[in-house]
Amino acid sequence: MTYLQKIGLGAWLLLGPAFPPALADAASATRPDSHAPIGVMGDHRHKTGEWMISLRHMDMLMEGNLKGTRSIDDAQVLQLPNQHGSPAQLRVVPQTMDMKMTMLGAMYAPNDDITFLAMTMHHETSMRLNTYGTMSQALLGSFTSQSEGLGDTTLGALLAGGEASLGAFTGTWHYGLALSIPTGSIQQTGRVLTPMNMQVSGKRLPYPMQLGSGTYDFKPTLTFTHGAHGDWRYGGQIAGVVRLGDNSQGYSLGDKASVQGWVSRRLAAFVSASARVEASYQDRLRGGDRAITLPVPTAQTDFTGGELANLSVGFNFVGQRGIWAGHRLALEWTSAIHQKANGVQMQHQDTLTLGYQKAW
Ligand SMILES: [Cu+2]
Repeated sequence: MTYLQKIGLGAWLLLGPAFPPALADAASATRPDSHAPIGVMGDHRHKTGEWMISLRHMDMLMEGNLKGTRSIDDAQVLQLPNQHGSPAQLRVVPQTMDMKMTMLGAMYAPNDDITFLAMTMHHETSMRLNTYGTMSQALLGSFTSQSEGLGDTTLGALLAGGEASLGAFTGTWHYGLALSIPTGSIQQTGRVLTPMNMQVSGKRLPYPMQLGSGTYDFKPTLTFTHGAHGDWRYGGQIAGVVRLGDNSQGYSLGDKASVQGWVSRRLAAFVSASARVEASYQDRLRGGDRAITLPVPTAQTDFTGGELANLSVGFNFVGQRGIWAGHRLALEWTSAIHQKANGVQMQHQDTLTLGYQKAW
């Protein structure tokens, strides 16, 4: 286990018994703020016999490159050594990346203490890159690589933790135990413009363009939800992603830990507004895929992982009567406020998340 895995497991084991199981009171289903902002996963549980379906769409944009926390231009990227040896220096520089994820989820609670969840996703990713010549700094041209298809699938359960109060913060805890199953392809290929000024097709695309992790991933969460206090509500979550072994191509993406908190305010019976802050840390990728050899930062195994912090604002809507009763719509806009990349990586910009949920 890496130190990150040990810390995560330790925190989970230590915090768990501190809050004895009790029948948690699931908040009223018709309050818009009884669900966290739409970007939070596994934030709420359901009552005995309840089902829920959800559909989320995320559109994430990245633009430009960072070395550590500093923006760098193409000319600076071209001076960096290429891990794959030939050519000696990086020759292809990502410009923009657009990741669209559509997530279909279901929840079911056989009793008040456990809610099962399942989620699968579809990815549509495109990246525009510039290719420079081997002998000079001359720009040969731009190309766009794309990948699309089924992503990974998550199965898990949310378990009642109990009631807890920290001063004025009275609410309930629950734990999440989930397993991500590698249903997403990690062998996506595309056409690239090489530094020899040749269009080559069938080339294995760099790590961020692949559709899944390729590994079974353990995803524990610990979530605190503040009981409704007038029109205000707070919540927080600690989450981890632990890769269980290496994938079929000989690598595993870095383990990840994140912490986030949100506050929401009900503006009317059917709508609440929220603000959310999230900070995460991800380890470097371990191992490597021998078929991913392009002289581009996204194909360098050391140029993975780092720190990321986001600030989000959002709205939750829930229909109160008639045909709209119980139908939820939500949107959230997320902006990167801090990023510290290992090596050179694309710079996170904004993400828009839209969601629909219905329980019965
Ligand atoms: Cu639900």
